[in-house]
Amino acid sequence: MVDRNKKRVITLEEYIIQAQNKFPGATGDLSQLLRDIGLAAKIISREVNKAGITNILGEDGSKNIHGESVKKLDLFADEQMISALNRAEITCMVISEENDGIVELDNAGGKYIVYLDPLDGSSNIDVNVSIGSIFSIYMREKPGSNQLSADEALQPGLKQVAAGYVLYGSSTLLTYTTGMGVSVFTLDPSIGEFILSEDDVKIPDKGTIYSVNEGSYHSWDKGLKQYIKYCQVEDKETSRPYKARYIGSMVADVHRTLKTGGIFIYPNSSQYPNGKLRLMYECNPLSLIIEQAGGLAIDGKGRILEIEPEAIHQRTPIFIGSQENVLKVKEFLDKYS
Ligand code: AHM
Ligand code: MG
Repeated sequence: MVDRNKKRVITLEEYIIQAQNKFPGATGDLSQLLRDIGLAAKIISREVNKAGITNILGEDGSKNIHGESVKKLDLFADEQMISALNRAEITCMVISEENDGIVELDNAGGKYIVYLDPLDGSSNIDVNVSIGSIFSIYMREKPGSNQLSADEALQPGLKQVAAGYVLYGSSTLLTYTTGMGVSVFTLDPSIGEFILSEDDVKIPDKGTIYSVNEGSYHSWDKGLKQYIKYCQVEDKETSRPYKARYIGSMVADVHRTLKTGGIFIYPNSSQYPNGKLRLMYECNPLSLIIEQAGGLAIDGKGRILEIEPEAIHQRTPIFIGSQENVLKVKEFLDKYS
């Protein structure tokens, strides 16, 4: 007998089509774009899982545009994402961490601009620790024009039409938002499909985990040093001391923060005066996800999503997570600024 109470499995493809059907005038282009990213994510996930055996771990010898050594998997992920986006001819350009300038796709008149960090947390590749891909999608402001420039891609995070990440962890997850809540899909490798595992995810208002590279403590501003001390002080009423967790892959650290609450920080410091992480393809997309889940993301002063970008690869400090934790760190930053 069929158990009618059993939850029906919904694939990423079905979910995207159902969402599109709620908007009768929708062209389906954004849905196509998200499906293409889903396909690239499956291919990258397969390669990440077998990387040790096929010998594509390790550096390929070249340096990326920021002078950091490039791992072979980074290049593979970059190629897969870009070629998936090129297929449907609705994206005109891609800006990726692995490429200095804009990457013009075949359809220069396409209406979407996509930012990518194809494989984030690359220092974790060789040691079999979670890594991720991040994407951020904008509409062109001058659709149809075949003249492409980086200036057109400089839009604040609030204008993202969709954003998400893929986490290659103990299982592969794809999390995305189109500005109407956050949905999480888990890859079932036996059928090769992303399956809806959580819809309308909400981050707890407050959490008891802080996540920051404490090895850089000496180079932080006083406000942050004081906040971390606050996290470590014993106080039963506020469940302190908090736990420290730091993976060193932003996608994994932010995903944990989304699920358990708390805060992830990559601050400005004497070593990185503007922070280390990239505004357009690391901080904006993850900030949209966290805000859509009810959390907050700031650069120490204001909302990350409101920053008017000046350069496609610009960096920003970031304090992201549960409302209460982010407001608390801001109190400390303001007090000592
Ligand atoms: P990457 O894009 O070169 O991998 O660098 C970004 C990563 C983030 O995933 C992570 O949060 C951060 O760098 C870790 O940096 P650090 O080793 O300085 O703590
Ligand atoms: Mg990165």
